[in-house]
Amino acid sequence: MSKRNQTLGEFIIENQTSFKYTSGELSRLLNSIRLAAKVVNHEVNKAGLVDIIGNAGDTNIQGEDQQKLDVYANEKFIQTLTKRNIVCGIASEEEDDFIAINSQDENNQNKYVVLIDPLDGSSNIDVNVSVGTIFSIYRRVTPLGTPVTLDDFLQKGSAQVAAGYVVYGTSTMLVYTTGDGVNGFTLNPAIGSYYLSHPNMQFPEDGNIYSVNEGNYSDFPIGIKKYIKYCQEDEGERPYTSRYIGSLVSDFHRNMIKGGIYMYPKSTKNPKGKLRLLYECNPMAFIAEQANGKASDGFTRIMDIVPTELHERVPFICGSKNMVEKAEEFMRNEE
Ligand code: AHM
Ligand code: MG
Repeated sequence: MSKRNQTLGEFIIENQTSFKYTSGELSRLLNSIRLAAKVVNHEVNKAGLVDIIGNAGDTNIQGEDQQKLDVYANEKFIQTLTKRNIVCGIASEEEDDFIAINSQDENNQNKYVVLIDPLDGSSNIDVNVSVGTIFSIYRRVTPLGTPVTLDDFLQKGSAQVAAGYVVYGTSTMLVYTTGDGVNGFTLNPAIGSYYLSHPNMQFPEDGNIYSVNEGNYSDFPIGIKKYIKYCQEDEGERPYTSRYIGSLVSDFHRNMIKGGIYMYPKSTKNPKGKLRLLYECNPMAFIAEQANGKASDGFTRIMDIVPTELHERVPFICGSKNMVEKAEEFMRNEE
């Protein structure tokens, strides 16, 4: 069978033996995410038709308005993973604290925890622009059969076992890595199956797209300001093209295919940056590195940062290797 006709289900089974830790548990976990993503996709696609969009009236821990689809996606992913008794703990960008699953049950031998941003970029839903789901999977560090603790979630990104995203775009795609390259699958909505459409995805080493919210320019660190000016200079391959959707998954996905850099630096308004280390930056960094790209906070490799809290934020620079290294050079020069 041609690899390109392979479904995600078949791909997971075929690659099961190459997973570093496998007992079939990680495969079941990825299958659950695949299933929940289909359910969420169905709802996201209906957003313009039914009165599901708009604020749910709640405010999440970061003080931001939650929209109904965020709540829906959050519930679906948590329900799917909890009911199937597949993980021992979940942390979500939409929840204040982590959720322990069957933690009092000594027979609970599930060894993985999942960290998830159920619907990233949700402010784009109202205007029919792509949103995404981001997930990150770790092996717990505390003993099996005991309640999970914060330590199980506050691991460095380099300890990730798998990470991925779903982009609900013109087509819906699931892209993930288990530390052995990055593969992308496109959903055929008529059949409800994902097919391997983008095997072995790679960031081009160089690119000509830069993605940053330039409205915050005057607030950016001087190194970032200078790098943006560098991107705009008329010299050689430059000026680069500016493309910013404001939906991390979509900006990242485009840059991985075409070659580019995404930046969410710190600013006066967001002194630590805006994006969350555990739910957004680490999984995207893992995918980037597995696809020959790079991710840093300007100085340090994202996956080397030791997290201290669940909802911690960091500056994020990610994309084609040579572009990220150039941005880092500008940052270092202005330290
Ligand atoms: P969210 O988790 O509240 O949706 O915020 C994350 C999103 C990213 O997808 C996107 O890249 C960024 O926030 C856009 O922020 P801004 O509108 O400040 O440029
Ligand atoms: Mg988010």
